[in-house]
Amino acid sequence: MTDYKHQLLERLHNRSAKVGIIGMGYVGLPLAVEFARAGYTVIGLDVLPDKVDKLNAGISYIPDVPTEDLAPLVRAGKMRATTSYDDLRDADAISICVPTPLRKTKDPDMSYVIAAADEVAKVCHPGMLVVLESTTYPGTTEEVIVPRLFNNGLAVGSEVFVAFSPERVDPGNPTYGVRNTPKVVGGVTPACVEVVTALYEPAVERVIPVSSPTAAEMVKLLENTFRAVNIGLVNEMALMCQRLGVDVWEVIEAAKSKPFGFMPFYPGPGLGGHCIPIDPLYLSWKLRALNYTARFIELASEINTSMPYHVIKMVMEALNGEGKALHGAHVGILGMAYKRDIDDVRESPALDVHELLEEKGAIVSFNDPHVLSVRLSGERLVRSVELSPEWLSAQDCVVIVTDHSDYDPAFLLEHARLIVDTRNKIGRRTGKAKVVRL
Ligand code: SAJ
Repeated sequence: MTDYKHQLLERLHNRSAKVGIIGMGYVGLPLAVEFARAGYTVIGLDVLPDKVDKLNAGISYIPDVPTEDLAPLVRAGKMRATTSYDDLRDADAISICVPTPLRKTKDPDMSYVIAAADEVAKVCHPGMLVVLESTTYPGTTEEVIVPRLFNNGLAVGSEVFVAFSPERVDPGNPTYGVRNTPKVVGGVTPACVEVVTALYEPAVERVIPVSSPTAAEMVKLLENTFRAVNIGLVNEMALMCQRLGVDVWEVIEAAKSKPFGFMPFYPGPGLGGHCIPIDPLYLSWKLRALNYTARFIELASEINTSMPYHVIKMVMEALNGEGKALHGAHVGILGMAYKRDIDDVRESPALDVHELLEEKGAIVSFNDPHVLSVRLSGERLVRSVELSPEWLSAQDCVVIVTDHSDYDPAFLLEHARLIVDTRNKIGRRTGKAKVVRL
């Protein structure tokens, strides 16, 4: 009986292991670089030939992975890319880092994970470790990955090893990257835990084993549900403070003075990004199938998705205070990205604000120094306008939706006439413009 576990451990320990990574995006590429730096030979698989060509030329397309970090690894033969699963046939370990978005029906879209798992099953061989990193509902590893490998006739835990390890990549984070962010791992069997731990240990400072893949899947969902629910809570606090005539920003700042038992979150125009609005809905979807309603998740989602509508109401009331109707008013949006100082507009509340304002008859334009254009529904392309005094003064109302660092409050106060500030960007500063704050 071949001892595949010890053979694999040996190849991982002496770095002769070959590691395949499926999905060379903001999760897979940084992981590939850390694995290659650790000494493994890495093959990154992506379905987009353009990405594969760039990577094989040593060129990075992910801001968090500088080309000068990638190129030497490619030149040294420690890393290459491919579009063909055949190139993974002799991999000792494969890490699946593909997207897990939502369908239009707000149900999980598992198509990328299933496609990858089906392909991995075709190239899987005795002695291989398969790790799923994509954020997903609890049970996915056992219900989607394991059966495909088992159907291949491979015994999990002795011939093939399977684990889940949640990605914790925070794009643009200057402090935390793959190496210094602890890595949670959950193996199907103790042998799986051993080998998945051995895979990551040379590439990350701390590996945190948990008792099962489902526990590891749940760790990630707790992390991001924690954020979504607390953001929903603070958004509701903002709605309550408005009714009470209390400044929610002042309340949060004062609450932050508590040195224990409190963590600040901030109200805003809604919840954007490809993680926080989506991951908790994977959990609530799974629990509905188990006849349980995840009330906090659903309530937080309801509040967070209502915030763009609240922003429209604020704009209407602010214009009304100036004797103007929203219909026919020129409204300028500052910031289209889902959070400050990035260029990502996925699930951005600014998209909702833009479309809702237009539905009410406003004449809408936007500025975002990081987002040169966006596609609204119906594939309509809208371009960012220059942040000029002329543009600002031509707006009946300016709405700060994303608090990019580039925005200078004094400049906005000087040239805008009316500002609705959903991010406390202006703060307590005063100037020519009238300011209404969330
Ligand atoms: N937001 C608020 N109020 C807050 C915090 C965030 O309205 O107090 C909004 C943001 O404007 C944005 C959305 O929520 O629209 C999500 O913001 P985020 O800070 O959670 O940023 P993300 O989506 O980039 O989340 C990522 C996550 N990382 C991973 O999933 C690996 C999350 O777990 C991180 O905690 C987060 O980055 C982070 O801390 O920056």
